[in-house]
Amino acid sequence: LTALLVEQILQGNRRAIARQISRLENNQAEALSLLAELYPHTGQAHLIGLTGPPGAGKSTLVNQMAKIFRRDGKTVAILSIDPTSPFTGGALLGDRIRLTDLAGDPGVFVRSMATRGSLGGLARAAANATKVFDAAGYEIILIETVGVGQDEVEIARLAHSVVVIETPGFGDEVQAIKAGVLEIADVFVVNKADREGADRTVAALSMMLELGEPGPAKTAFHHGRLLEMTPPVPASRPETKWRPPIYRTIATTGEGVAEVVQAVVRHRAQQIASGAWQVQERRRLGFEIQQILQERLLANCLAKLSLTRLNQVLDDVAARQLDPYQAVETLLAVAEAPANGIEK
Ligand SMILES: Nc1nc2c(ncn2[C@@H]2O[C@H](COP(=O)(O)OP(=O)(O)OP(=O)(O)O)[C@@H](O)[C@H]2O)c(=O)[nH]1
Ligand SMILES: [Mg+2]
Repeated sequence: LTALLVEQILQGNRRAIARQISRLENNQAEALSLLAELYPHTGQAHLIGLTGPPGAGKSTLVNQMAKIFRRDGKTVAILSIDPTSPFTGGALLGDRIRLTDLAGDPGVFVRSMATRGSLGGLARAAANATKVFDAAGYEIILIETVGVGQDEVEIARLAHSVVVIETPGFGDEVQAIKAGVLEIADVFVVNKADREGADRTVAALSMMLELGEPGPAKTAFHHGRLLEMTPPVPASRPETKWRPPIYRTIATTGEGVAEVVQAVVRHRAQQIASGAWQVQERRRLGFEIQQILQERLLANCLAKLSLTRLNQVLDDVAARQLDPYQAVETLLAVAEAPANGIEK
């Protein structure tokens, strides 16, 4: 049965793809083992993240970009992440896109994902979905996230190329843009350029880029360097520095969108040519391994501790008799003690 499903996904069977993604969202064990079968077939797709404030025009832009990629003969998967909205549940984007020119195009797959229903964490579910698309042969994977929280920054890190979308009016609160967002942007878009103040936003962004010249490489790790196994970059191919360009778009009419698509394609080509691609790929994967490892270690550890024990320690911490670090030491000592089963 598994072999059949794998075969169907590799052949691009839409039902099989949809089913596998749902199972992964629910963190089903068989789904994870199926992922292992798919994994050797991944690594071909270009993952493009799009992030920006609510209502910035992300979905409209994604739609337009998808059309351009389709015109170039590329197959496109769109993953829309809606972590918050209880109203749309992420379904609105799908509807909106299905209603437009992409409807019925077998070369386009639209999928939305909301926080609810993804037990293993949204970032993990999104990462796994992109692998299914990749294995199924989608060449371009567009990932839309609302750029507000840490979760979204993490999802953006999934992508090879990240487009950060702003709108006019933001220029006056330049300081408000999060350093993390600046750091992950490969391309900036000032959408709604038909509105008053686009010039000021572009100017503010470019000034910020000059001031904040980010470090040479994107840092995928905030904690630890456990898996920072960067391969040496050949001296003949120094890691060419990519300068994030800034574009104006009117997503509703499609104006300026072709330039954004070209920039993203150029970004990939340059990264590959300079060797930065492989470096980043290893970082991405290292980050993923580290996250899974953290989850597993935590789960293993908790499995060895009784609720009673956890509560005792918590009581001690609350009573200021232990500090949280000492509490962890205590718990680890119990969890790591020679296995004599789960304590009662
Ligand atoms: N005037 C103008 N309106 C636009 C433009 N792009 C998008 N819009 C409109 O802005 C509204 C929000 O667009 P969406 O594409 O849904 O924005 P979004 O960023 O995906 O929104 P969320 O996913 O809800 O955060 C819609 O009514 C669009 O028609 C633009 O370039 N100019
Ligand atoms: Mg949207």
